[in-house]
Amino acid sequence: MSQHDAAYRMKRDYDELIARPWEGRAICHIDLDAFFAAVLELDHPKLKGKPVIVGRNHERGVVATANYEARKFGVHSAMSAVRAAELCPDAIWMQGSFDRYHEVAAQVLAILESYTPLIQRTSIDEAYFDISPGRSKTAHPLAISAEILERVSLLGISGSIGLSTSKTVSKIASDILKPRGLTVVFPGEEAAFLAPLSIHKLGGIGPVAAEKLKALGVNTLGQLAQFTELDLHHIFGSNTQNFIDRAAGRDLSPVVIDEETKSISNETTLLSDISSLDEITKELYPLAEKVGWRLRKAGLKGRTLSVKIRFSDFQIKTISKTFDQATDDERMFYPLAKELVANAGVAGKRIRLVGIGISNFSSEGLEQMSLFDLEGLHDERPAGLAVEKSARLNEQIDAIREKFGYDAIGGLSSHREN
Ligand code: TTP
Ligand code: MG
Repeated sequence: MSQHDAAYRMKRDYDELIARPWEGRAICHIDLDAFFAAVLELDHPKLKGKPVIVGRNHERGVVATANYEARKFGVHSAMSAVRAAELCPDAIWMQGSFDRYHEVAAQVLAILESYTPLIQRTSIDEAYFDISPGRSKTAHPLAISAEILERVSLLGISGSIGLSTSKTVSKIASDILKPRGLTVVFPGEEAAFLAPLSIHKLGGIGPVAAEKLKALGVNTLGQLAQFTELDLHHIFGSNTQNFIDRAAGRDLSPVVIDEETKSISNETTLLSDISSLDEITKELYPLAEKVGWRLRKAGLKGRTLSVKIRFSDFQIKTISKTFDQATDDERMFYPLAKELVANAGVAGKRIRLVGIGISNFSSEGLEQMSLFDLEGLHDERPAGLAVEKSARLNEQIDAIREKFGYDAIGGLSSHREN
């Protein structure tokens, strides 16, 4: 296996490190490499070795990500499509499917779950997980980390891991040697590892705080760690001690099993901004329909509905509601989504992305539901629509989709707006 094909690369010698026992907590941060582009390369092998940009190459487009070939030209996430096309005119532009990204991310999650239940996903391709010796596995955390990267590479993509005693240090470490990087910071080495790094590496330091720190001559985390709370209170307020502690590698925050791990969602970026309630709910329906279909395929029912809205200034608003009974039926949860949006005060603002998700899966979700809680329902909800009747209709639609493909059917719902 050549260095290029290896599942991971390390700056330090594996054999030497694995001989050192690990004392105390072992927290990893994994971040998949050029994730959306990697999934596209996996599904379209002809892309391998060519510069690939994920996004729409049009005037309003933004780069979601670029593979490492395209990054050599300076292309990166969040850059305007116009600029990216200038830098890398030969790039292949693709969009891919969120469902497919979620599918591959779920395969990675399944690998992590075989080592520990203590997993905190923080984005589609990132998670913290706790593999402290004795907690769930006794193996050396470095051996587990290496094995995870091997198994991820067998999926046909790759990832990078930071391993240390804390979330703060591991998050920074996972980024150090991307792609396919495995960076280990042993217990006791945290402060020395962080000391030479730029303050920009520490999560939560925005451009304003960074400017103020630089004015004080603080450029590295080692310098930041030397300050007292009183010195920096005017910059970080009540969070000052937390920033100083984290800059010194002191972070005891635990891995918190997240809700996100257990959700099925779907979102879309709009070709042009929308702002009326009608437009928002019209965009939401096909997304809700797909979420319903995916829930039923997975045999899941959930009690919490979330609607995500991203405004043209990239601010995100998420609104959610938890109901008494779990559902997998968009005819039940879509009207609630409409109600959430109507009450969220978002209409009139420029919106560029909408999304919908169901989480909080119920173990009783697999049992047959009686009637959906129809009390207090908004007028627009399908009055008196029996859950069982709707479920039977779903079965028929799902069967057709299973046979002829998802797009074989569209807009069958009685309350899809036109
Ligand atoms: P990242 O982990 O930030 O980026 P990445 O995985 O593409 O590359 P890296 O090797 O540096 O980790 O984000 C994960 C995915 O999220 C990314 O593949 C595409 C998506 N994404 C966007 O759609 N828009 C964005 O602005 C960013 C940062 C990511
Ligand atoms: Mg990534």
